[in-house]
Amino acid sequence: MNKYLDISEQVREALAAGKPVVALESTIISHGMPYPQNVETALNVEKIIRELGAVPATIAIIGGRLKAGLSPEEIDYLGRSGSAVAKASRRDLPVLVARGADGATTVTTTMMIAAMAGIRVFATGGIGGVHRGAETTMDISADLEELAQTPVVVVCAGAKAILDLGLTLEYLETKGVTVVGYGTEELPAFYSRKSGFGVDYRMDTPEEIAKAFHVKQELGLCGGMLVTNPIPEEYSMPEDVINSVIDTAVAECAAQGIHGKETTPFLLKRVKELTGGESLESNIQLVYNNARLAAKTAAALAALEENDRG
Ligand code: PSU
Ligand code: MN
Repeated sequence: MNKYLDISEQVREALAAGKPVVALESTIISHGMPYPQNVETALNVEKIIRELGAVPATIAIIGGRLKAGLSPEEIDYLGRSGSAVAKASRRDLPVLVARGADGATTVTTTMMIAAMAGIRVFATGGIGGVHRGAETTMDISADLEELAQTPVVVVCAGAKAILDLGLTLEYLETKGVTVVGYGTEELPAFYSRKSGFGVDYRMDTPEEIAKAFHVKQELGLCGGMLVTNPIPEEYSMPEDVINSVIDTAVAECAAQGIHGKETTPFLLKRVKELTGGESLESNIQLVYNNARLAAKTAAALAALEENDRG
């Protein structure tokens, strides 16, 4: 095992027993939601996963250690620290470990650490992608490259329209990443169930998702799979309302010259401020919804692997 990796006892036991485990990211805690709702949400997500018979593994870098499975105290620490903790992408990981520093893991680094630990299913809110205007800024999230190379199923609510959704899908196609719509043919756009863009495949059960990923691994293909799960109807927001807020946030971002790793946190924060509490409640509910689907998918995958062992 990787000498820099610490797997919590619960997660280690579950993996050894072939039980389902679901990875969770920590940038969503530190940079994605305000305190104390971030900590509350992170703890509730773990509870939801446990209630479905799986074991949650929240992932972060703490004191230079790659952690798969955090204590409630560690989750609280990340939530209170907020953006004082470094947002850790692939390029940051070796430096944070070398310095013995802390880092909140994005989709990219959560996938990396999950794969090192042997965890194959991961639930989050939204992924990073190709930003609007990327044809001049070249701002493309490392999340897309990670999906191309690291064997983890990522369950999300699609991508926020802070991104160019069409270009994000093109990039994923180029990289050979299958985009699945859970119960839908249309890519969900985080706060809303619709985007106007199609997914590659509609799948209607966790078993179908698990089977496709299992076969991908048996074929010896590298990379993950992206499962997009629409926000439950009752929490979804009207598309025109959220889109006009996003347009405002994107324009402010350009006007203020925000770039690089600050872009996504800036946009997420402005969208939240401009919509008031409503978008936060939607955000929380879609994460719970993704945690449920990820727990069921992890269980279905564990059953297939159990079958293989005979
Ligand atoms: N999109 C969201 N919510 C999030 C993120 C993206 O709707 O919390 C976070 C995730 O951790 C994602 C990261 O991996 O932002 C992407 O950042 P960047 O665009 O800098 O790659
Ligand atoms: Mn970026």
